[in-house]
Amino acid sequence: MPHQHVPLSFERRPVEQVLARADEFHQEMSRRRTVRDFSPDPVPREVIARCIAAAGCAPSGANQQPWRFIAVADPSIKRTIRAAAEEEERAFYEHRATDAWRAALAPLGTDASKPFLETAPWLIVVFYEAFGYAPDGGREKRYYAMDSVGIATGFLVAALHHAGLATLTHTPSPMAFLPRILGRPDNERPFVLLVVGFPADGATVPAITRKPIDEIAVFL
Ligand code: IYR
Repeated sequence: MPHQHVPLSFERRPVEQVLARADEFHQEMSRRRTVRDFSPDPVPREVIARCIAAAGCAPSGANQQPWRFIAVADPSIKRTIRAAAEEEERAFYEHRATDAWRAALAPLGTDASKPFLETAPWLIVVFYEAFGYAPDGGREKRYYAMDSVGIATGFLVAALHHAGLATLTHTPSPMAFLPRILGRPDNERPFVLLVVGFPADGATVPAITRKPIDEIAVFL
């Protein structure tokens, strides 16, 4: 198949503006916090759809776009997810977690109780395609599927924050109950569950800090 290229649509900005925009974006992202205390206030489906569309603009291996975003507002599905997640989390906190893991989580104050899975108006379960199905039913390889979906999830978290919503990245482990409850096909694997909504009035977050730039970046 020949390559078909089209002109790039790109706005070249003066470098001072590039710096100002980089600074503004950092300021905005620095205000993003993982929230565990959600308001039940509804969020329109259109908002979620636009943020998912932004996530779908992420780069992906061979442009295979191996992501699926299952957005759940249905209270009975949320209830089922909560019950299954809390069962796994009880096993995690009571048996599976190592002492070191427990100690690492202690400052966050998390436990097996996950009321936000029902309270928040939306759960977005992100899946990656471990392989694809060709039109003839044969299996198609996927390249860098998890990596690509990780990047798309970053876009999604940023888009939701930018829109004015709070998120929680939740990874109940193991997550096998998610494809089962959501009826996903056998080529999809759960990647992360995002809890999305407005924070509850008076919500608090752990007093954590971000590593400074010289600790996370090396310029050569
Ligand atoms: N999945 C558990 C435990 C947990 C693990 C990590 I790593 C966190 O950053 C936070 C929690 C839970 O959701 O409670």
